[in-house]
Amino acid sequence: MAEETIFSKIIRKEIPAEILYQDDLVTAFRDINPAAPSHILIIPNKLIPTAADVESEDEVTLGRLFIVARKLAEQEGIAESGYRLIVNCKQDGRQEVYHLHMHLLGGRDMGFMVNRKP
Ligand code: DGP
Repeated sequence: MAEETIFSKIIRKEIPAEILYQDDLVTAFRDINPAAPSHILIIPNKLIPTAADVESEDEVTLGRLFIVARKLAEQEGIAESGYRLIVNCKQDGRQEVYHLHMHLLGGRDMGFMVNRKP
């Protein structure tokens, strides 16, 4: 069994977060340390630690992340100008919280996709 992170507590509303959306499969809330005017995390309610742990049974949940990202981008007013969706995976991907999450970032030009060097 994977170990719970702070995100499980956010899903269960045991600690505060600005939750923008929640349904039976996913929860979305504002990142505590925003890197852009709109910076939202969209996560499965089920604890999937990393992108390397996804299974076929998670297909609907993972699809829901994209649907919710699209709706929240519209809500944030960044659908037209565009945005970036990021999923960091493990050490080299600089994943900090081991509960799979999709970053939705926008509201400014997000720059080049990755640095050439760390
Ligand atoms: P990553 O590096 O992809 O694992 O990003 C983790 C993000 O989670 C990071 O941008 C900061 C955010 N974060 C960490 N702890 C909390 C928290 O307690 N509340 C909220 N809202 N965001 C958090």
